[in-house]
Amino acid sequence: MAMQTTFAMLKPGVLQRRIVGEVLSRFERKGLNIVGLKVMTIPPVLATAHYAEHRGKSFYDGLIGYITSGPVVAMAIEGDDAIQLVRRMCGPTAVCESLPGTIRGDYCLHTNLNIIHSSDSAESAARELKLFFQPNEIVSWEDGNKNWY
Ligand code: FUP
Repeated sequence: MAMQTTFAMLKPGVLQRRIVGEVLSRFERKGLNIVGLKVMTIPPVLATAHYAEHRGKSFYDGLIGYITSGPVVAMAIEGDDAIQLVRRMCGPTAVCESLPGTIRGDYCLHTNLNIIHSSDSAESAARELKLFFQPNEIVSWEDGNKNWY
């Protein structure tokens, strides 16, 4: 196991649905550390940088429109194997493949309006954390409970 920090983001609509706390508490209960957290509106230039790999795809314009349509909650989450673990907690991209118990499985009906993003690799995590957070906005902290395991 390796200690990692991953990037995750609650997409527009989550604030209005009043489920920010519910989703955040899943990561906390899992034992992961929230080390960065902010509400922000994504400027178009950041949206296009974040989703550059999807430029030209059929869903791209809708994706950029959605992601810039309202405030999001950006998160940096730290823990053992956090990148893969958070991905698995979110569930697969296609909502019909996201099982109940995953965040997408429990809260999303449409793939193009799924409510959460998380980094899919160490390279993506490093790139996305840098896009969304200044270094001083990520605050690591010691978990006293770790003395028990
Ligand atoms: P993920 O990493 O699981 O968020 O998946 P992708 O990077 O492949 O897709 C980014 C976003 O594009 C998804 F969250 C939803 C949207 N998308 C679609 O709307 N349709 C698709 O067929 C694939 C992705």
